[in-house]
Amino acid sequence: MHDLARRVIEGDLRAAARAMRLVDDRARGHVELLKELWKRPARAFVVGVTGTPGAGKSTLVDKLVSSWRKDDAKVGVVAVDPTSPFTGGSILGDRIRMQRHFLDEKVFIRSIATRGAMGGLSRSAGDVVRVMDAWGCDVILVETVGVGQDELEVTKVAHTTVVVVTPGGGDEIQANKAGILEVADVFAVNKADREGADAQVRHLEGMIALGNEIARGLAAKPAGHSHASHASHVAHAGFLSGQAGAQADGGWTPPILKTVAAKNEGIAELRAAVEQHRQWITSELGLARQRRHANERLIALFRDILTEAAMTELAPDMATAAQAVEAGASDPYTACEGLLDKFRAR
Ligand SMILES: Nc1nc2c(ncn2[C@@H]2O[C@H](COP(=O)(O)OP(=O)(O)OP(=O)(O)O)[C@@H](O)[C@H]2O)c(=O)[nH]1
Ligand SMILES: [Mg+2]
Repeated sequence: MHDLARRVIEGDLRAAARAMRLVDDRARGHVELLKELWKRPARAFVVGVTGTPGAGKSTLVDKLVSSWRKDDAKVGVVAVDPTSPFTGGSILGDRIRMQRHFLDEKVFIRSIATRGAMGGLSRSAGDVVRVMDAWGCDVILVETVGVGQDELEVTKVAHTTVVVVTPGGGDEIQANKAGILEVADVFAVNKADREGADAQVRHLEGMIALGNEIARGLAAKPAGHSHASHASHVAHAGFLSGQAGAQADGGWTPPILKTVAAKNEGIAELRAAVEQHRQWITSELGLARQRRHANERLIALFRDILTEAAMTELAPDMATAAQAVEAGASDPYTACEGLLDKFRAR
């Protein structure tokens, strides 16, 4: 067995750090290492924390880490650092906000950088989660800024995803409503010490209720079949009657919690909601969703690997094709077909 894999599984902190660097850099041997680690069944509970920039995700994660540490759980934190214009220098910020955990031997905090290619981010996050799991983490928190599709993809690594919003942060939600509804298992309205928290809660309730109605409509029509699976986890509004969580029909309606992360308020309730969802994912519909996410991740990984292989192997041909199109000797479709033929011939 890979010596490094063995040491990671034994709980060696330095080995885990090395393994994470290896997988994050995609250095030579990292695939072999991951294969070894995949032989061991995953056992950690993975919680995604996503939401708008500056919503207080890191502060919440920090408080959740403390909460789990009180139960002596071994905790991992993966901070996906979007090198986006929204949050320059967030790694430093995360370090400051979570610094008290840096001295804790049972907490591992690792930042990973944004990858250029679509799907690369969730691959990296998934690989780091795998190392942390093998190292013996009971809980792994994955923080990511939910600004785009690629970031939302990352949540498929998680069993349970918390979407963090703030009072008055309606525009961002509006802009990505479908994406957010799809990934949210639990909503945290953070900075509830500010004005407008209740209005935000009502707004989310309305959004969820509407989503459920659409889901019901689609479920009633066989033609809506392809959407029904996506809609299943938000099926049936419980909010109009003030209910959230697991539903009688097996679906899940995301509860909305108000938190003040900076003052450690509402954290126990948030964690309780997250743990409730953890129960739900062992249900029939919950397991079905897990399987769907696993399939989607496999496809995304294959797409990533295929693109990587094609781009590497066809680099010279790619340049020639581009020149041909530029000179008017070929069109983009013919050029791409030519490239594909070359790739197939290998
Ligand atoms: N008023 C108030 N401020 C908060 C609360 N939670 C966090 N903050 C502050 O909000 C700012 C951003 O917090 P972060 O935890 O870094 O937010 P983030 O979502 O991780 O930010 P990015 O990772 O950069 O997107 C910090 O100044 C926090 O102190 C809260 O409940 N109330
Ligand atoms: Mg942060």
